[in-house]
Amino acid sequence: MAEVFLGLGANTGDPRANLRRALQLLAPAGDIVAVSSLWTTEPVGYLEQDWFLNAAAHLRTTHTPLQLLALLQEIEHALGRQRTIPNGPRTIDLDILLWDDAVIASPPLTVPHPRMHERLFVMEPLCELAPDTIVPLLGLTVARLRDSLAGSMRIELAARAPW
Ligand code: PH2
Ligand code: MG
Ligand code: MG
Repeated sequence: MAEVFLGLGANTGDPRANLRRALQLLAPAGDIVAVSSLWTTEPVGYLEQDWFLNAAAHLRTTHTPLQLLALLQEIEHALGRQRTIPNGPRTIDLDILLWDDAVIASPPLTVPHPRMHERLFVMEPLCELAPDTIVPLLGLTVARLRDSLAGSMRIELAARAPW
C-alpha cells in the first residue's frame, strides 16, 4: 500500500462537478482517505482564463506509480481534457504530488511534483491533509513550504469538505 497525495484542479465546464467525478473515477486505484477543502484560486502561468477550483486528496493505493499515472490520464481523457495551451484552461488536471517518501525521476513521472512548492494553489489544500509531511528533496514540511508562499497569489476558501 502506498500513501499518495494528489493535486486536483479545474476551470472549465462545471469545475466542481468535474472534481467530484474525478474522485469517483479514482475508486479502482484504492481508497480516498481524505479530501481537502475546495479553494478558488487565481490562474498562474497563463492569465487569460477563469479562476480555478483546486483541492488535494489523500489516496491509499495498491497501484504502482505508473499504473496510477495511467489511470489519472484516463480520467482526464474521460472528462474531456484537451491539451492545447500550456498552463491553459482545463476540465480537469490530476497531478501526483507525493508518493510515500519516494523520489521518482523517470519520465513521464517526476515525484515530488517539481513545481508544487512554488504554488500556493497546491500547498494550501495539501497543508490541510498533511501539514507535517516532509517533502523529499526539499527536506521541509508541507506547512513550512505553505507558509513561505503566504500572500503570493489570491486564493479563497470555496467550500469545506465534503463538497
Ligand atoms: N494549473 C496549472 C497552471 N496554473 N493555476 C491555478 N490557479 N490552479 C491550477 O490548478 C493551475 C494553475 C497547470 O497545471
Ligand atoms: Mg498541474
Ligand atoms: Mg497535470
